[in-house]
Amino acid sequence: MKEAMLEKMTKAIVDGNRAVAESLAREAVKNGLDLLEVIEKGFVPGIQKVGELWEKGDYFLPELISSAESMKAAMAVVQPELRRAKIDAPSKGKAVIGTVEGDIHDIGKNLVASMLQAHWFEVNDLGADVKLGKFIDRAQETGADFICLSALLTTTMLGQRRLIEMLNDSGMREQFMVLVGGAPVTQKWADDIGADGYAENALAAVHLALRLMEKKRAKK
Ligand code: B12
Repeated sequence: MKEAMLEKMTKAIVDGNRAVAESLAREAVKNGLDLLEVIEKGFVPGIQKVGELWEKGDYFLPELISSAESMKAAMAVVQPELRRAKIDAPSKGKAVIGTVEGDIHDIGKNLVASMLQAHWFEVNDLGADVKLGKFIDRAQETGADFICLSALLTTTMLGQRRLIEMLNDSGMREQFMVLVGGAPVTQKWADDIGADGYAENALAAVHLALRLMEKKRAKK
């Protein structure tokens, strides 16, 4: 029953069927399903499949947009529920997150933000196409532990490197841990630009952040 529902979720995203995606998300919430699983095993495989179809040339921009909108609609139902459940829990750490300037992809970034929130991090989500200076300003204002930078384009990945340079130049590099991610980003890229961490998906991002917070606390 659950497996069948997860498959339907994947299919709704591949088909770009927003109404079905939304109603499956509502059903999952109503039936008290594990929402992390719903995201990771139901909806995310759908948008991944869409990426493959686009790469093969089977899908064009209109299909891509319908699928992305269906994904966002489903996430808009599920994500507030994830947050609601954790509101009173003690914070594990503070993060500022966004997609770097010039880049409007925000599905993956939203997932990372939600997963961090679902695991008791305080998250300040700046949205997509965010000016690099804004990440630093907000991190300072909120006393963030992490600056999390998402980039889905090979061109905007350069913004991740630039932000680290800006922190270095202003003597603030030690204040924040910089995490990078997004489809074209790799561990090698993260190492090359001197980031504190890279994760290939939202759950891995949570484990990484937890590990780094432990290290930070141990240092104090
Ligand atoms: C959906 C999509 C869109 C949607 C975005 C909708 C939205 N609101 O986000 C729309 C249709 C708008 C779009 C537009 C464009 N797109 Co597009 N898009 C995609 C697609 C198919 C899926 C992206 C996605 O949502 N993946 C699903 C999520 C869950 O995965 P994710 O983003 O990778 O995130 C996960 C991890 O990377 C990680 N993660 C993400 N961020 C972070 C951050 C941190 C700190 C950490 C630790 C981890 C982490 O965790 C996430 C969750 O598991 C990809 C294909 C692909 N292979 O990625 C192309 C893709 C990214 N797009 C591409 C292109 C070229 C474009 C356009 C330029 C197209 C055009 N000609 O107009 C525009 C970009 C405009 C702009 N300035 O940004 C190219 C990029 C090529 C490149 N190498 O630069 C891709 C790779 C497709 C391709 N093969 O050509 N796109």
